[in-house]
Amino acid sequence: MPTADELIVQTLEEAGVEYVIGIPGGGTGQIYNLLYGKEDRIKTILVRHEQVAAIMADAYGRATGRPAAIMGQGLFMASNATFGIMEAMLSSSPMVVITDTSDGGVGFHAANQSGAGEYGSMDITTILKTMSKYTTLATNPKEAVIGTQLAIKHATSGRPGPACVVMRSAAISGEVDLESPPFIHNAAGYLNTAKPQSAPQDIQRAIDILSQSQRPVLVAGNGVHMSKSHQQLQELAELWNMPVATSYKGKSAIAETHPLSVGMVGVYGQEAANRSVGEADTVVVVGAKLTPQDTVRERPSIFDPLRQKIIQIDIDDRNAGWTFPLELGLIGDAGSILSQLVEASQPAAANSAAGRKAWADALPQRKQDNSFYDDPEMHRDSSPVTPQRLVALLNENLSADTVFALDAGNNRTWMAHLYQARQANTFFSPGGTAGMGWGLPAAVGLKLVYKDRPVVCVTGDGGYMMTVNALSTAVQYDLPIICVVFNDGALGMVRQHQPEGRRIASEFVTTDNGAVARGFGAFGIQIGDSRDLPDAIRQAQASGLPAVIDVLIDRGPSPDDWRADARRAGET
Ligand SMILES: Cc1ncc(C[n+]2csc(CCOP(=O)(O)OP(=O)(O)O)c2C)c(N)n1
Ligand SMILES: [Mg+2]
Repeated sequence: MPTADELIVQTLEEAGVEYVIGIPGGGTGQIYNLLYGKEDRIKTILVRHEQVAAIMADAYGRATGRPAAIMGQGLFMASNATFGIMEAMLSSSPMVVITDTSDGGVGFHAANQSGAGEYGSMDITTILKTMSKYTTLATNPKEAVIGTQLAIKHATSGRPGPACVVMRSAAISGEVDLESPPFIHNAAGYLNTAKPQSAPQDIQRAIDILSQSQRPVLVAGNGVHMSKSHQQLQELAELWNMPVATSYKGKSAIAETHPLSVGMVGVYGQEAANRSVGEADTVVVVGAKLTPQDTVRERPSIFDPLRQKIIQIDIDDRNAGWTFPLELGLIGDAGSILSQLVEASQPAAANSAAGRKAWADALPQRKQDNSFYDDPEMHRDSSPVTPQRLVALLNENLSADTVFALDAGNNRTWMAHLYQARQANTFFSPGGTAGMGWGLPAAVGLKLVYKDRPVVCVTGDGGYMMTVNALSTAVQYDLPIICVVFNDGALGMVRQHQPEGRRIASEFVTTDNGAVARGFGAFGIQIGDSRDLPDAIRQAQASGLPAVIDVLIDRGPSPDDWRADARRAGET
């Protein structure tokens, strides 16, 4: 009879799981041992910290739509890895978590009886349940195999997300009786679900609403990235000549250089986007949850269901109509529904074009009036470097197909606000948790997918140091990403909100992050003058190594100068 660990590896192969990322421990060590010699089908990546494994898998899942498995010992998956699992849950990213209870046969002991990683009777199942689509506890070998199959299924079905199988120690190595029910079937058969579409009469209702509208706008979110429907989104926008705003996670759903792009809506968005949405009479939301950050805490001058007809397309029927009441919710895969809308748009779009002409004609002026992706500081060289200038230089010196992983803090607000994406599907961000330390491991995970394109992490010095160990993984697996550190020697976003003379717990000792990188065997350089950045990028790219460009940043400029919900002097 085969053992559960053998069948778990077989399941991963059948389901086409390409990567197992993690740190062996407890019962998972046996499964790792069985992966030996299988590199042509399943590649194993050893990380330095489980958080990095989970973030890499999150980014890989977003880029491919397929889950990577993260695997390691229960206590540490339910603690160290949770940062990435949580973000994957909030960002609808497929991921499979394979772990154990390390109970050593005494799982009935209470948590306070545990010690030294054995008898790990912490309630790992409950911890993971709070942040996953599906978590099952396998108490016997057959459950371990079927649980793994179902975790893969649930990670990718409907709105994707993390799905976990937690196994009792004895379940992993035990024999599986294949002759009695429940039977073990080929795992691939659980994944053959066609993408959900909308009914034709509901598509027609949406077309009717658009036809009557004079000022329609699209708001595209993460769902466009997840369904890889960038082309359909652009086609729909062009057919109706309607502006396209994006949420933060939807950044680069359409190239921000496209004439119909108005940039990102929300707290850190473009004024052109906030005004375009605010003046719209119909808002078509595609795969965006409409978080408080997207809506500037439901500011009625931007989103207002009393003035606007809102159509919301979402894979999750709970999301459609959660934030605002809707004129129409369309439930299904964003790509499928956008294709349906594109197909049903003619002749209605052409026939009603006259009614939308004034709106479309006004768009270029609106962008110009609201300094679209422009700021005077973007054009001024200095030492230390202003964040605005750094963003401008990155845009000038990196190719249009560069893939970005953002982090948290001021650095990401500058990037999200001022970097004008020249190509669709180029921005990835931790928009679920806004957690520091996501960017670098995410870039490493993205490099597994985008092998022939530049992959660049942009992070703060605070976030960089949280997961800096991912550089070691990048060196080990030859994943030459570039990490640009906005080094202001501080938790910049925190510091800027503290009064002068009363700064507390927001400033660091100085660190040369380039030197830190060299210690890992990566390329590393620190620069303090904006004029040195182009050459630093050239050197980083020429090194062929994972690279860190540590940029000393001017602490002066504040995103509050343009932040949509910032409290300004004189305001009460
Ligand atoms: C893991 C984590 N801890 C705390 C926070 C709260 N927080 C948001 S921004 C920020 C400061 C970020 O500092 P840094 O990474 O240096 O970026 P900067 O703002 O300086 O550009 C903090 C502490 C967070 N988002 N994530
Ligand atoms: Mg900082």
